[in-house]
Amino acid sequence: MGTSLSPSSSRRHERQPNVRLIRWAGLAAALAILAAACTPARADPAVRTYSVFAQRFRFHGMPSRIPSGQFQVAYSNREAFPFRHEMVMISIPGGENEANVWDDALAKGPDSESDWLHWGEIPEVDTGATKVGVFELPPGTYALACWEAGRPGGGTGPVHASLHMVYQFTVG
Ligand SMILES: [Cu+2]
Repeated sequence: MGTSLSPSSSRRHERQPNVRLIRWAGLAAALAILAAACTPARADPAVRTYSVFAQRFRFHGMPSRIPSGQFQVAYSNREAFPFRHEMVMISIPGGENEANVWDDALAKGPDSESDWLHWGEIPEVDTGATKVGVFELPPGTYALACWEAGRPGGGTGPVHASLHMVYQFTVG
């Protein structure tokens, strides 16, 4: 056993530079991940992309019918004043339409958001900003909707879905 001590300790000495290299590699990897996390989301040019924007409490730019499968939405807020919207992707069940979302939002306010099946969302998009979201939808009827409740000029008011900030479209 005594003989194994000296080779092991000399091996430890040999390894020290390697350990340092591994630490640097780990740090570099961590920094790369951090840099990626801090980079604003950009649309992948290889994926079908729709440019949608919010203006005057309406969604603009989304086609009324799209093919099923994966796609991106680059969502911009183009209000003329500092304001916050979101874009929630929901299913519209058979026999219902966007007017049911308006009515539900009017009746139940923020609680109405969980009444609809969610397929993802692009949250908290302030005036001037663009965020990208990736979605994958099977054929069906869907809507973009906003449950933010900010009021122009400040404070909170009715959720925007109750003001008809809902856009229905068909997939497939
Ligand atoms: Cu909104």
